[in-house]
Amino acid sequence: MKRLRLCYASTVFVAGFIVSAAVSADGQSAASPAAGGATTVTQTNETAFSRPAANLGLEERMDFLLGEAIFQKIWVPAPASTTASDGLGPLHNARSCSQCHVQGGRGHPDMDANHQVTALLRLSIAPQKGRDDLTLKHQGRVGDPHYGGQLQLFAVAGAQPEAKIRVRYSEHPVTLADGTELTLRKPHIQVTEPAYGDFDPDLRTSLRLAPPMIGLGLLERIPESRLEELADPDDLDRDGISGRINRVYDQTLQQVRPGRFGWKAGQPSLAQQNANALNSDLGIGNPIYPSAYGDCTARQTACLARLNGNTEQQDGLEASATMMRVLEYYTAHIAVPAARIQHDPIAQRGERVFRAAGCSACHTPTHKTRRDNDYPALSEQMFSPYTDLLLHDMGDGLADRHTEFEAMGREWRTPPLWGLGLTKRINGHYNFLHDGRARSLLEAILWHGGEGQASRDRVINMKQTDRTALLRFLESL
Ligand code: HEC
Ligand code: HEC
Ligand SMILES: [Ca+2]
Ligand SMILES: [Ca+2]
Repeated sequence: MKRLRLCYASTVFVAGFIVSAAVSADGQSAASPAAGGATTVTQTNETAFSRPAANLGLEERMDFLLGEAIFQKIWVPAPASTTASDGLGPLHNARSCSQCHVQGGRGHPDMDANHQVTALLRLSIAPQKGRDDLTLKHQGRVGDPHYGGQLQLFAVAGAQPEAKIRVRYSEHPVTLADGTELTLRKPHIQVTEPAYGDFDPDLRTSLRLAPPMIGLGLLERIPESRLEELADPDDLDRDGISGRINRVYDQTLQQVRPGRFGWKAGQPSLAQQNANALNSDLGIGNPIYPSAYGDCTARQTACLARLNGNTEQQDGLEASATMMRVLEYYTAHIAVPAARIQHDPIAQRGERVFRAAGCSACHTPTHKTRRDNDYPALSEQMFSPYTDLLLHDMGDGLADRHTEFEAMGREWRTPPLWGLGLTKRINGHYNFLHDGRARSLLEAILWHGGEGQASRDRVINMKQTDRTALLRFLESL
């Protein structure tokens, strides 16, 4: 035990050096904390989004590896001789978590050569007062009566996949003040070959990329009081930026809590987010979402007639409480790679441009986690994710008609910006925003509307050297 402690202390000490000396907007030198506090790692290769937090001890690393094995586990249809891994589907989007969260990184909107997807399509319909009140309270939205809350593109033998998706793009030219021309693309989703009858005529869809997995345990431990402090729902300080906490239902505590995870902050905790992914994306029943049939609806009788993978060893479910705890430990402790700004004066200038353009009004640079005796590696860490975890009205351009708890169609959660510059190295592409429409960081910025419009306009009108510095700063994160 003593050895472990020593080891823990020395890694903290080493990580303490990974501090990026940045210069703040008022020209004074201010050191921002390391991206992930003492969890920060220095790797920049394709493993950079799947390392254990740097300050985990030896024994804790073993727990991390156990969780990683579940994240990478390839589930098989039931029945199978390996009862710990069976129960896939019947309807599903993938066979493992890591199939979408490739190397802990970001998905893209297109099917790859093997017809695998790293994104998913959420489904909802307009709720009806009275009829849907309880569903809205617990799930935050109402799924399609036939197809449920998510479209599954795959099914086990004997059941039909729900449908196919095609994404077409329309082009939208933009000219910057200095004459630079760019074309943005906007996705239009077509759902074809529906296998279980007609969709609701007012079906609402929301295409979502798998987000990167780094630093999630730190985000989970930003105190609720801090989020309250940052929120300004009525824009009382009149800076044009409001920001609201999504209030979502916690299935375990059976109470409403701030949403933190997902592109519309629809999930309150990693435990619930993971359980929801297991159930809807893979079709695995678990303590929080016990149905072995995942997102199958009562009208999908062929799906409900398949065998399930419930076993006694798994508490009568397809995935046991122990499995969920280990998975939660893993998703909480993935390290954040260090920002690479120290020796890059252009990136340092870019950080000033970032603040001057108002980006940090939503992409809040720094937070401190609450005290947590259960997860000491994540306790009281100063870290720099560049998010406020709040919902913002981002305008019509980015809007879908899909609501989640209090998040409206135009509202999105500010995503963290850490790790942004490593996207290509880890996932081989540069697709940003919730549906991957942006093919570069500049395109992502140019889509900002609504509360983000003023920032976007500053970027359109800035000198090219400033814009280059801004992009270099984002690349260094
Ligand atoms: C079909 C692709 C896919 C699979 C498979 C998948 N995910 Fe995800 N994951 C996503 C998408 C898309 C989101 C964003 C969801 C949203 O916006 O609500 C997400 C979000 C998350 C988040 C929240 C990240 C954040 O920044 O808010 C966590 C944690 C997560 N997934 C864990 C898992 C786990 C654990 C598994 C396996 C049980 C899994 N995922 C399987 C696509 C997938
Ligand atoms: C009003 C709040 C707000 C402001 C101001 C703002 N952003 Fe954002 N930003 C968001 C939200 C919300 C999203 C997610 C939108 C989506 O996915 O549809 C986002 C997405 C991004 C992304 C893509 C991230 C990803 O993971 O795909 C980048 C890059 C980005 N912003 C950079 C900037 C920069 C640079 C500025 C300043 C010029 C800025 N933002 C100003 C709220 C804001
Ligand atoms: Ca199942
Ligand atoms: Ca479905």
